[in-house]
Amino acid sequence: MTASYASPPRARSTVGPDTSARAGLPMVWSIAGSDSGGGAGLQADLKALQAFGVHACTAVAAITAQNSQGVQQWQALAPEWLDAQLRALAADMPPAAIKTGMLGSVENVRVVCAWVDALRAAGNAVPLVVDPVLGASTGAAFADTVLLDAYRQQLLPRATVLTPNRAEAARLLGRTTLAAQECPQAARELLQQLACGTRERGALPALPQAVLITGGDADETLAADWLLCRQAQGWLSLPRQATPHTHGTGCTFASSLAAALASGYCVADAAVLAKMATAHAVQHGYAAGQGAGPVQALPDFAQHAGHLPTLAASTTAQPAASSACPPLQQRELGVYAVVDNAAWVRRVLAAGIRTVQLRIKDPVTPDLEAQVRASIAAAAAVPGAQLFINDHWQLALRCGAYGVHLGQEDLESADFAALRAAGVRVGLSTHSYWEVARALALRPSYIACGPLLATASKDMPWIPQGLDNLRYWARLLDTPVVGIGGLTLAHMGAVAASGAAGAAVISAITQAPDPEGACRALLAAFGRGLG
Ligand code: PXL
Repeated sequence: MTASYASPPRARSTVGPDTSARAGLPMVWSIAGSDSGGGAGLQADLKALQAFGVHACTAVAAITAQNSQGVQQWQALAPEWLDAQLRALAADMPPAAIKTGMLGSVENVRVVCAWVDALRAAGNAVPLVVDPVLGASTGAAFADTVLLDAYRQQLLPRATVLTPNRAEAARLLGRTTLAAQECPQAARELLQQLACGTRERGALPALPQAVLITGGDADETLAADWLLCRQAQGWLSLPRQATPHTHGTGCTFASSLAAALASGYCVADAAVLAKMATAHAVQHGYAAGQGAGPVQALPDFAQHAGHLPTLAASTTAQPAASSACPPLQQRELGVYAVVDNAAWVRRVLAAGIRTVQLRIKDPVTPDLEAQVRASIAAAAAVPGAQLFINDHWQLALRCGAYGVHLGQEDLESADFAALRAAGVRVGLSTHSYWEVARALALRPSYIACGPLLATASKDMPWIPQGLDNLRYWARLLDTPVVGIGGLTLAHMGAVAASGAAGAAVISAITQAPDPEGACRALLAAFGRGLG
């Protein structure tokens, strides 16, 4: 790609195909209908795939004669022709992901399924994103009940991710409408349809299966999509943009998701990236013709904080907007020492460190409360000190702590309202796009991004994010960002210069031969990095 391509950073889990070592760009097959008006279908797919910097192979399954005002005519391509296109691609351009849109006929559904099976049987565990296109937003129907059944019985069981809008989800479930509050249950039912067929055929698709019911067709103030996948479930939401130029939104979303999967992101991360790309495309929609103009997918979609959705697990119709956690007294956290007892808290404070986390992971710590109270007292005696108690939020609340630090596993159980009401600052750990989206929904006092580097302190399933990701998050987010994971003295300058508010260190202090000297050196290096 050109140098102007602003790549989304690889904050991803190890779940999903790692295509980074492959030669050339990952290839994504879009198998869909052509929109002569250039707004939806293959034309939208091509733009979205290019925005992600993957190579788009476009197999035509149907042709529409349409303009911005509607579809005049459409016809499925003869299945032999679809088969010929896929055969040509399979021989030379194997897919890292496949996305299907309008297929036009039962025969074409069969052709697609045969090729997906053939690829998988030959060892290419290709993820399949199915956008069950049943009609155009302008009203034309693209699928009768026979084709709907073929989608249900043949395509869905092979799908890795299904991306219906609410109307499509309703039809796939044999209903007329789907209200927002029905989406969580509907997604579970659709997921069963995916999984059930898979078991019958005995062939597992590439990734665990997932359903994402988009809310683009709903009439609400939020554009909220219900995500159900292995990593997460919840509403991915952004404020709805007021524009008539939304033609191609669904195609853009599904193609973006396929591109992100092909690039090695797990499904939850791919969903967040697809949401960002689609929001950006809607923002850049424009009038073409007299009717609804097209959205426009563009490569810098990942660079706008306003497009980063929140992910909230609430099963209510609209995710309730959370109040913000109290801001940090000092936004600049600097060198952030993570230690496991009160004696260490006192020691690092005496050596000049002003941000400390008490992290006691040992489940058998008889004097836990005493350690917490002693640490809080030690920090309270030092002007400017900010102490965060890891995990034990109820105890921290009871002891009047300044702050707590929580992991993703605590987000469901912690009482954020109580913490906010008591004025307790809350820092949250994140390791990927979807975890940042989930953290943002809770409006924390700071966000920790890690692991930056491979670290011995924690056994984690995450691929290290690196300093480039830290720079990315620090620039993108308004919330202060702390880098964590494997940092040593050598990294302090770069972390400070990245725009991050702090650099968390553990062994760089506690394993140092001269911990006080190490604290002073870390502080000096961080200070130099700030310039
Ligand atoms: O947005 C659904 C869609 C998909 N594919 C084609 C279309 C449309 C909507 O108009 O024309 C070809």
